[in-house]
Amino acid sequence: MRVGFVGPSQSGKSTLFAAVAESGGSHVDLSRPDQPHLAVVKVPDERLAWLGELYQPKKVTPAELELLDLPGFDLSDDAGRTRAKTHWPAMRQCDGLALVVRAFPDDAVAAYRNRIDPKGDVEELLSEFLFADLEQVTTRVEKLEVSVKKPTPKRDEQLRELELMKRLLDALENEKPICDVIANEMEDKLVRSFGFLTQKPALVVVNCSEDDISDADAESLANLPTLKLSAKIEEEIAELPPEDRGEFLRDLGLSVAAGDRLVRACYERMKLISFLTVGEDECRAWTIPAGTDAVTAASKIHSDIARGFIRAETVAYDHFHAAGDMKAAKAAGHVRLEGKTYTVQDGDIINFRFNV
Ligand SMILES: Nc1nc2c(ncn2[C@@H]2O[C@H](COP(=O)(O)OP(=O)(O)OP(=O)(O)O)[C@@H](O)[C@H]2O)c(=O)[nH]1
Ligand SMILES: [Mg+2]
Repeated sequence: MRVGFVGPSQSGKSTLFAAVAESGGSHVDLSRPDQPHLAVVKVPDERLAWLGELYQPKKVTPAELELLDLPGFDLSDDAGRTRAKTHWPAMRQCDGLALVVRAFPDDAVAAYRNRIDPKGDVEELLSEFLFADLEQVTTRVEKLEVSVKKPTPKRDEQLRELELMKRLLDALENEKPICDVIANEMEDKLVRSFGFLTQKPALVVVNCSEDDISDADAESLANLPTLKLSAKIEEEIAELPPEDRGEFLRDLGLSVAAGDRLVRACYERMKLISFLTVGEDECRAWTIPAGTDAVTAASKIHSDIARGFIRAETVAYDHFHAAGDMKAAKAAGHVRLEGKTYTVQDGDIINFRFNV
């Protein structure tokens, strides 16, 4: 799953991107600021850390997320908007978007549109996304209107799509995002390949000044989940050895690094959850979309496990943690045997029984 960092130019996207990637130990090369940068980051998970302590396995494998840092957009003139458009295809391939806007004052960094206006920047981005989708939907409607006139075997399907596209067109013309219109799985399937920008789960990151940070929830911008952080501080954290980070955060009055909060928030915004597997060899978090059934979850590990699925031996992490270990959790009656259609919950510790 991939999250795109997007925003007006010079808002701190690359600084934040590099800090998040490097605090997890990956190195990133930012020598080409006009190019997108990609990194894989670990999704912080206290539950997995605790299980690792308990089992002392050879390997602890966290869930991962891809971050794509895109060059900043300058939407203030035609040349800039044309340049921004070249990045729409990369954004359409993202599963979620983090809109990074600037709130930090710094005379040494030119401010986009000569103003510091996080709310205005978010609104401008969202309306540009609306335009991008409108253009795509308009083209598609025009094309479908021609093709449905021909009596081909695909005509019924095309008529269904046309009806949906017209509804999307109507919504976009009224400044409503596509995520508000798509009502069910079937409609989602019809439009998924377009990667509409206003359909993507999005959140806002307000890059504020160093003395404005806190753990508290930020005021929401444009009705989107909003995080306030300082990319500069995250950069400093990433440069510290991991064992010194806790004290640094405490001195700032924070409980966790904002980068960790951000990765977690992206994960949750995309409606992703983790189930966990434990053992002497490996403790691991596996990413699945919320609502996934047990047999599909099993196929994440191996297709054989799904094919030969017998039962999912399942215990909720909180019960396991309270009991202390697997034996105690079993004795307390918290370990259940679930079938193929069981909806896996976030934090379920699962041992798949299978036979091939
Ligand atoms: N004071 C301050 N400066 C920052 C902060 N974040 C980034 N900067 C500075 O702002 C400038 C732009 O930062 P980048 O991270 O390159 O911003 P960007 O959004 O990736 O820029 P583009 O990709 O060109 O749009 C750099 O000089 C950074 O050092 C911050 O939180 N505080
Ligand atoms: Mg950049």
